[in-house]
Amino acid sequence: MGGTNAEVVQEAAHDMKKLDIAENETTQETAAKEIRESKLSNSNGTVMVSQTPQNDDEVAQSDGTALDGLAESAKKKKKKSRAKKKKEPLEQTDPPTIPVDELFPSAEFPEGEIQQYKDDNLWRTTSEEKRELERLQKPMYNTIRRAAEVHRQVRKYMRSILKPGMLMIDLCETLENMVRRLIKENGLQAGIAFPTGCSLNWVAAHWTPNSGDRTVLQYDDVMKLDFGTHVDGHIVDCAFTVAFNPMFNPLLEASREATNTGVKEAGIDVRLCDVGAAIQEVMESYEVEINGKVFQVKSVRNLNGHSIGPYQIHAGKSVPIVKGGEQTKMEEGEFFAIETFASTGKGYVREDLECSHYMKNFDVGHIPLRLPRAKQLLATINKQFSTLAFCRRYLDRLGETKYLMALKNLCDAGIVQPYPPLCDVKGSYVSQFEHTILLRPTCKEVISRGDDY
Ligand SMILES: [Co+2]
Repeated sequence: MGGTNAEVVQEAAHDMKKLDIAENETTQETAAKEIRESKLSNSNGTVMVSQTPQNDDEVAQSDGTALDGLAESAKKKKKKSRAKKKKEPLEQTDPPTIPVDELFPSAEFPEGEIQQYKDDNLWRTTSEEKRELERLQKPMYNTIRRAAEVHRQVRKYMRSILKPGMLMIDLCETLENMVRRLIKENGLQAGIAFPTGCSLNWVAAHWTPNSGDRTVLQYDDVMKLDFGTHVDGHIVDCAFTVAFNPMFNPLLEASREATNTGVKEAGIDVRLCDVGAAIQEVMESYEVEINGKVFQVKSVRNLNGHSIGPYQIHAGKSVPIVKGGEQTKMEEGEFFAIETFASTGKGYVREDLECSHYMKNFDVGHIPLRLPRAKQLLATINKQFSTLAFCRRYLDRLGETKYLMALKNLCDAGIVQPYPPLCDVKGSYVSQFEHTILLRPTCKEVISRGDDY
């Protein structure tokens, strides 16, 4: 556990010397600030033409007799332009700062990609009974679409700033702060659904830096950016992979296409094992050449997609990504995270490295605790995260200190579950793509679909 981790930290420290990260970051922040300021002055500039006294003076100089009339018309223009301004839909800034609910004054958020059911379920498309069922669910659909819109906007921005040399911790904090702002974080009503996964290379999932980690993103890294947003506990679980070196493109393509295949196969009354078989077939049709060696891409056989419930990231059903899975069927109204992992390694992960992810056990009731420190930490977890996953950094920012022993007590008592990083063999590479889908009564909605993936 510790050994591999120490190595990662050492490598990162080494790379820090080559790149002046601090300066790099500052430049980026300054650039962002400049963009904001220039936008601000642009909009001010437009308003100034019609309403500043300075401008009136200029006009008055050329025709003194018309001064009064001009002043009056300027007043009218002022009113007019204000009223007009209010009606114009807001545009997102760059970097994004405007909460998405302010960008959609109608409070109707964009629908995801609609896919029709096929074969035995074609009738659902036009069924009046099923359409009526959907009308009742519309407010809930709109709620999760708001979370999806935040996901799309945040990932679009992250893609634009991701560069080799960035500190992983800065990357995560930028992303998380942006989610908080765009979703208007509000206790358990809206916010981050789980820690920002940014697992690198042979680490497939569940890695995010703990405080003090100095890992730096490298040109030859394969990073899975897996983050979640939620509104009222309706979770959008969606991920993509970033690689700067184009040699990894076929590996990324394999998991992207495999995930799209899983999304396409999913449907009401579809057996989970059939989805897994279809995914594996597409996944393993890919090969990738890495530094002169050719690998047939493998589906990671012990990783799965999953059903999602309110405040419950894994609601009980697993969506396999290889053949031979369960015969259990998908059902009307269910949410699923369809995620696939492509690997050049064994296609099998095990727990390794320092743990960062934790989550309260969904079914655990009230367990009386005697240890005051553990009791206090549990109160924080209940209030801040409830049954949503969290990481050590989220406790740190809430002002919790020296909580590791208390956290261990909660894990030992079965109240909290640790989720350590999941790793394929060292030196291998894993890519991932993931979407959240909803099996609506009349059609399938790919809630998190964007123009990127
Ligand atoms: Co997931």
